[in-house]
Amino acid sequence: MSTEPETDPTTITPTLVTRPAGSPMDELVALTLEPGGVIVTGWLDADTVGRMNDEIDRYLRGHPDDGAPDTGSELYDRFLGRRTVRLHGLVAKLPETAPALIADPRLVEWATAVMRPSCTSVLLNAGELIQIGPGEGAQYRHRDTDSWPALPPAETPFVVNAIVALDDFTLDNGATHVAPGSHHWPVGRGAQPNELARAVMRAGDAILFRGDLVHGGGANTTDARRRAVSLSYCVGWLRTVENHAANLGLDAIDRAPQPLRDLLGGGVHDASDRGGGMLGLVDGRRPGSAS
Ligand SMILES: O=C(O)CCC(=O)C(=O)O
Ligand SMILES: [Fe+2]
Repeated sequence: MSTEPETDPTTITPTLVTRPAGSPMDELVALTLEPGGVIVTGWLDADTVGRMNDEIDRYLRGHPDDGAPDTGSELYDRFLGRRTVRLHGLVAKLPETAPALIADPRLVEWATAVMRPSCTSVLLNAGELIQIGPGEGAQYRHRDTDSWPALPPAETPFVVNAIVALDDFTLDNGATHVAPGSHHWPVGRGAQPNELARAVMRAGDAILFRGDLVHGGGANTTDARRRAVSLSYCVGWLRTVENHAANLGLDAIDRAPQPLRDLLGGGVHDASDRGGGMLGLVDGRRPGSAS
């Protein structure tokens, strides 16, 4: 009789596929579609991470009361996290670093390629600082597509998300829980503990995943923050979670360089060559075009 301890299948947790920055885009797109997500190491270099953290620190020092959830819904505030700082409108709040992060050509190419079957252009759904504070509990596991409960399941997602780590993500400070393959699960099916991988990452790494994958922020049992920026992009015909026009103002969106302007909703979604319509017109013209 073997003295080896028997492997308990309930303790075997999945791992996340990892690729280095600079990997071929079609590989990152394929891994996003199946098994649903990929960690990219070295997505941002140390200098960029440092500049982002400095700018965020400066902003938070000047606005110490910003970022607490106050949506008017007790349930939704709990989902966002009472010990978590969340900021939208990053283009205005972090003007030195956020525009390049959000309009990173690699992210725009990736998001556009993953969602191409369902749209002709993509929007920034939300660009969000998510800083999980000490004592925060694990976030309710969800799909980001839950934001639109009437959306039907689809082969390719209507939302994708890139969570860029600005601190090391550890098992103790809130590394994101992710259930690979869960985009195939029926709506409402929860994840068992042994179905959840953890996005343990170094600062500067990113996890790219489809928005219909079951996931959630982890509990932070340390005495330090876990800081990330979540960059979520959606098909160009969905109402975005973040209200860019209210956060930034229409003029600022209009003045933004491309592709940022279109990502923030300053362009149109043109499905006319697919037999569809054009969304976002102003008196029958594309916004910003001469009248
Ligand atoms: O902060 C994280 O790790 C995940 C957060 C998240 O999934 C969300 O807020 O939708
Ligand atoms: Fe999420």
